[in-house]
Amino acid sequence: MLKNSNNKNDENNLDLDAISTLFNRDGFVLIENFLPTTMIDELLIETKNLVEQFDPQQTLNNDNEEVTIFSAGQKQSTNEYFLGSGDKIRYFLEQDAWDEKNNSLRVPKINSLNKIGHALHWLNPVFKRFTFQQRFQNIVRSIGFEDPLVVQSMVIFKNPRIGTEVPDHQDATFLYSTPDPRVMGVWLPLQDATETNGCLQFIPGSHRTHPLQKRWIRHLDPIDGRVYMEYVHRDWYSIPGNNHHIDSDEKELLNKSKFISVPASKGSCLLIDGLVVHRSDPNLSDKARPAYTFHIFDQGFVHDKYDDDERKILEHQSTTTSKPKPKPKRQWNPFNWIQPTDQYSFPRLYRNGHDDDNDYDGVSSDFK
Ligand SMILES: O=C(O)CCC(=O)C(=O)O
Repeated sequence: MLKNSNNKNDENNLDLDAISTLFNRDGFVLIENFLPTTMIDELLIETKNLVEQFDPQQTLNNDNEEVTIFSAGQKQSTNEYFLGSGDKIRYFLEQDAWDEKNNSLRVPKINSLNKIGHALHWLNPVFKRFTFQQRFQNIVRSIGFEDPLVVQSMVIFKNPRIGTEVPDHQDATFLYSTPDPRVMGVWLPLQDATETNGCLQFIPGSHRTHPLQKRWIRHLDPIDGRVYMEYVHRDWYSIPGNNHHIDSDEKELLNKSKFISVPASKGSCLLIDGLVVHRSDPNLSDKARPAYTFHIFDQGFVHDKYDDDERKILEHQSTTTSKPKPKPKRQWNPFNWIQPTDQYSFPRLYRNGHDDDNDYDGVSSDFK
């Protein structure tokens, strides 16, 4: 864990080298006092506005099926409401919030949601302004992301007594880039996240020791033309030099009691490697644990050791006329559930006023 010096929320005080070192060592890093709590309050107010606009009845009626309930299981895997939410702001209920018999909410609306997603960072001006501020660019750059794109964003509610567990997972199961999963989550508690209300838990270093053996893959049904998702178990990726298959018993052993809780106070920021194993408990307390999170992938060049060596040799031989061959760029995997569309491409995190987003010029430096 890193404490921003003097509790000043001053981005200039950040020890970017230490952030990068801890992130590479553990697969996550908590930066305390990263943002002024007043900035988080703006997100809380906007979240409340969004919840007020939510009409569960209307959403259900429009789609004529039980579409809004969030579950990592079957229901979600074929439904358009979820799979079509990549370029929208949509609401997902907690499993126990909806009373099917009476076709109504079982709990007050304010406590009923599991999450809102997945394009808050683009479609909501408050979240957009927040996401593209300079301080996120600085820390992501310090970790070595060359050209990150924001692929999704969510408010995760973890509401009191109803907020469900998030089982252990690696984000790369859901968000994969090719040829390697260079994906990061940025996670910000909107209230203090503690061991009692379901803070995140990690297996430190598991991004190096746990190969990626499960991906959530998009298929098109040739018969009815519908998109559906399924988990496919394979040796998808392991970091070079650590390519042994882990069978499920071994995995169980690796996971058991290896998790550490990472309480995070309002104003702090957690960076999460796409391969690190993490989870969170259900919220059995009477305190909410809302969080805003967005995920990025680095479409920068794919480097390997050979490239680096070759570059160094060519630089050294300054008389040579040959140039290093162009490196391939990393691609968003077409089998991921979330995809850009004809109308919407994933926005770049490092925007500079010269790229395609004229409506948003200058925001990254203004918003501090
Ligand atoms: O907010 C939570 O409880 C879980 C978040 C998480 O696992 C993620 O964003 O990958």
